Amino acid sequence: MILFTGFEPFGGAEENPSRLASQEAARLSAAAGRPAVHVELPCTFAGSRAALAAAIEAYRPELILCAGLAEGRERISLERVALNLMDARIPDNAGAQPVDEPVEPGAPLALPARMPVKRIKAALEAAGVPTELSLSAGSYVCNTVLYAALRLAPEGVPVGFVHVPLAEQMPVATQARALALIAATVLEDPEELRVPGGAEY
Ligand code: PCA
Repeated sequence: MILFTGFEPFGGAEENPSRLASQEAARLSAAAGRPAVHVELPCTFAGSRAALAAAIEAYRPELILCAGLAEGRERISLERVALNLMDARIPDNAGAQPVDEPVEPGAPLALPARMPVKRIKAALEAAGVPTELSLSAGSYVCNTVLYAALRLAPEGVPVGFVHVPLAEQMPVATQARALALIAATVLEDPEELRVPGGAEY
């Protein structure tokens, strides 16, 4: 079972494309013979982690693929790292605004995403989807969810986070296709490609 997650709207927006894309990706994956479920996470530091933990417990997924909106990014953005840091620019949907607090006290500062992001980038670009690797998921709820997912998921279960653009930048249908393709790529071959993918800054 693949677990796709997306977020509810936040910051006063009416919609969040990540929940629409995640829901549609689950449908596409199931239709292609890969059982999948979509869970919508609240955009709150505490609630998102609780919902994620409950979903992992309930579905025991073989792959966890979380998505969130990154306004200002124009491509499918594959997160490589989660930081043990919460530093919220705006309050979350429950009014919480942690400043410079760890996601999990005493845990490592950074954790690598458990997904072959370079292999995925190649697959998405071959399918015509603009894609980039990202070295920061920020310090808001999305980064917290990736960090928490990496701590919660049983060993051997791939975990990844994808930031999607606004629907005006990339249609939700394309985002959904990308998420389903990411899941298929990871399940087919979880090994990373040995190709350069870094940036100087
Ligand atoms: N994007 C925010 C949180 C929820 C979402 O969709 C983020 O990037 O942290």
